[in-house]
Amino acid sequence: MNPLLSPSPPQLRCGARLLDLSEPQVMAIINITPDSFSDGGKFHADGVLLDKVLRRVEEVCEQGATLIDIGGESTRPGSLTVTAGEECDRVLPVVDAIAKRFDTIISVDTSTPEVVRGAAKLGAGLINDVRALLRPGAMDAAAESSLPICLMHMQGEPSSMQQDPRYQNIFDDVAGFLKDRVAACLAAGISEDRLLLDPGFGFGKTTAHNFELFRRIPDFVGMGFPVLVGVSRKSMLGAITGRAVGDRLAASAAMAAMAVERGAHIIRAHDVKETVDAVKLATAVKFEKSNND
Ligand code: 7PM
Repeated sequence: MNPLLSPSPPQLRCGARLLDLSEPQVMAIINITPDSFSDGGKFHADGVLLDKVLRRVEEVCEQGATLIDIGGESTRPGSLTVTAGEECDRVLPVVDAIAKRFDTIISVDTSTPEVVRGAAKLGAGLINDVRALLRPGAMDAAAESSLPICLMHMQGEPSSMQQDPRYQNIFDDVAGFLKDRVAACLAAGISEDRLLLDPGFGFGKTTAHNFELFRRIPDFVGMGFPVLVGVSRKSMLGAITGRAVGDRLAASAAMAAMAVERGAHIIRAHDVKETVDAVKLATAVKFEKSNND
């Protein structure tokens, strides 16, 4: 984990596919939850669900997303958890359908061992766990999958995490947590080339905490693992711009560019087309490379 000795590798094996991390990538958010605030309940568990999801997957792939993040449990502040069975019913048919039709990397946003096992079997390429494999059974399920795992920091649980978040030192506490989770993964037989880190913007943090963590993205990158940043449409952007959740596209794109400038490897986003442009520009500024002229 020495930053000078071990920069994170340029490629990540995601099941049958390789993800190039020598340049930053955009992960498209596809929420399968009916109450997902950002998608306005577009994806209901009825006959049109799968069709709509597949059309959206096609669109974000054409727009330049190289991963898609499928989530079936709302992690919205104040939300309740769904049962493992409900989450499997929501997520697994979607993973199956996407894996059969698209050549993209499917990330599964889950903390649930049953979903990890089922999704891995159906061709998922990455486990994205906002609980960093702390749910009983999740560590073993993830280890067995042989997939990469994104370890995210969260303080508390979604139902109460925004009530009064406090830290001794926001960066040290979050980085310390992630180091402990890396150590737990290594002890469970997960090799370090399978791990990614995420500070968990908005998960048990005030606006000040979120901005301090954002400033410190280079220090997370220095821990030697690929870093994923998810700030798309989040309240930290509303706190600065005064804009409602449906009106944070420009703010989200600006933050995507700044995250790339600070060394982030994967940007998790709702508005893929605009985020890909922002990431391309930040990448052009950051890495000397001729374009099409
Ligand atoms: C409702 C409220 C629905 C909040 C969804 C959310 C992250 C994540 C989420 C993140 C990683 C959102 C969140 N956020 N996974 N899952 N990092 N790795 O705004 O920041 O998308 S859910």
